[in-house]
Amino acid sequence: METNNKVLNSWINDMAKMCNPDDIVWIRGTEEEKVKFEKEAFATGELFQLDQEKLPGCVLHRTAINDVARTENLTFICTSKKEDAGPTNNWMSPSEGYSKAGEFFKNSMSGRTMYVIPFSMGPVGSPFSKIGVELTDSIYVVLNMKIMTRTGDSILESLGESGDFTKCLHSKADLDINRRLILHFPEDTAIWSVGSGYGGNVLLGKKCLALRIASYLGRNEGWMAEHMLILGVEKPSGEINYVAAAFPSACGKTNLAMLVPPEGLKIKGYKVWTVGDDIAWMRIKEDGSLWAINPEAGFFGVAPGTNRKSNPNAVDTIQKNTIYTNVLLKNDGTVWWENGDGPVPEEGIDWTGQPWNPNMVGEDGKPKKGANPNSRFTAPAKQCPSISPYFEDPEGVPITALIFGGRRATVAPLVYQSFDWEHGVFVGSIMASEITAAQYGAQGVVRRDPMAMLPFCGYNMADYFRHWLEMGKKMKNAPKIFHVNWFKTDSEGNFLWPGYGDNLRVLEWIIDRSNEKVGAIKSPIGFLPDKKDLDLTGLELGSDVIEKLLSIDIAIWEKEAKDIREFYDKFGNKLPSELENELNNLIERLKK
Ligand code: OXD
Ligand code: MN
Repeated sequence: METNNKVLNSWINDMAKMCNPDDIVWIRGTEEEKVKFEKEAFATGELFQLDQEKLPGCVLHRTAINDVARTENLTFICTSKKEDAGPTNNWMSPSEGYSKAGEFFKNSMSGRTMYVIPFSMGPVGSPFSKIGVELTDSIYVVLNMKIMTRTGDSILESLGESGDFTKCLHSKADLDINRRLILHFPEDTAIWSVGSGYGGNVLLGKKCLALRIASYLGRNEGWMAEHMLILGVEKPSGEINYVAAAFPSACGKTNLAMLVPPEGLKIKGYKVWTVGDDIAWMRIKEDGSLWAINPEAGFFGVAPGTNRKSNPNAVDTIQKNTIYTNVLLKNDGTVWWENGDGPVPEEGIDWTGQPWNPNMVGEDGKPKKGANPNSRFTAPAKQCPSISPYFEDPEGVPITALIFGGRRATVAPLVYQSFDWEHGVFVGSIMASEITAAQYGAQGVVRRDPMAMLPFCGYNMADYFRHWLEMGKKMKNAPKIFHVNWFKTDSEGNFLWPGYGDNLRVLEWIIDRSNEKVGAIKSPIGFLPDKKDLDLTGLELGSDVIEKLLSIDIAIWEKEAKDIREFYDKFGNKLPSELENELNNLIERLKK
């Protein structure tokens, strides 16, 4: 074995006894092993090599057809007491979890190799960072982990003889959805994932460790693990303000994190720096302010909709050394997806491996998609043109503002600021996204997704709210808290706000407010911008549109308050009284 860490060695032995692999291979973190694994995967068809002139170092992978997204219904928090998982998580007792999943793991690696991946979430040696070791029988997982995390010998060195680590066990097993489980054992700092090959279920450093397990550790150790992007806005003077922002999955976090300033604001000379696009770990420093790192080393982004206009930095990032999953393969050995760049190909091989052309109609009677709607790219963060020079800084970056956002057609204005930290926690706790008729489900159906953590909080969400409130009390210079909504529509359902790069206009107001450089208008829900304080240079937006974007409808908010009450009722008497008071205060302010 390659380590003298006794706990690690005996755990690997135990897991190998259960999974029964033919062979055990340690991941050293080298370029040579990457080339070797790729070769093996090309031979078995697990990966396809793409055109190496046009897309150097890029490969394509297809998952099983029933394995294309996170399976929330098969994801469990396994704590001794059900109450510790709370009303928003699926729960199983640890003994039931180990025994059920143990059945699926039994001999699951026979005829296969077990890879041992030591990895660090966060720069190696940073006070923020956490070490994990993932055991897996998938080369695809190995190659993704080499991009998404820091892997290899240096991690074992830093772990030493007695260091702590999260025990992450994964097997594809037979990829049977009826024998699939994604289990978290926060009391044992362990994760067991079996029966899947989809990133969000199997790259165990990401959602499982960096959010579910880390949120639990953060509560116990006094820090925060959040589903947030981190970006910095630099002024020509060199001053950089960093914000962290939480949005539900597939609401444009990657696009916002890599924002390019719009034409009209170019004269101001802003530079936008990307620190992270999905996860933020945040700690209070000695000076009483909040600092954040991105624990990941790569981006696992949604491909459809990514194009030169929506996200030019992402397009540049994924031109080399990228793993594409479930996209369309073009005849020229490059890739394509819906709402990507270039003309729609006349033919290709779709994400299921079948011949495809744009005239094909799917079983639902709609045009058949070439790429799966949740097809992905995995790319090294360092390749991003806007990656922050502080991306690897072990101390992280100081956070000026926290932003919550949802997809609301009518309720939430373009932006508002909370009155104070407690009210800000309330604003985060009532975050929600609406399903529109254009997407799926009934129009106006609201999914409450507090702090965008509904699928990712590793413990009782009422305790999580309490933890947020306590963190606020510990900070001298707490970031200001805001809410944004890029998705407000007119009565015909057209978006009122252009979004993308123009979102910088809203960030500008948020940063100025945080630094007390601009006034605001007090409303029942929070502070709203005076429209003269939003710099709309170069944007052709009627003043009636701006008014609509910044207006709030009291009747709609009264209905919203009822809906929040119903949501809060789930938590019974565990709901912090501060949040109950915030809701009552909102109702009172709406009456005035
Ligand atoms: C998500 C993701 O599902 O980042 O939130 O993949
Ligand atoms: Mn995410």
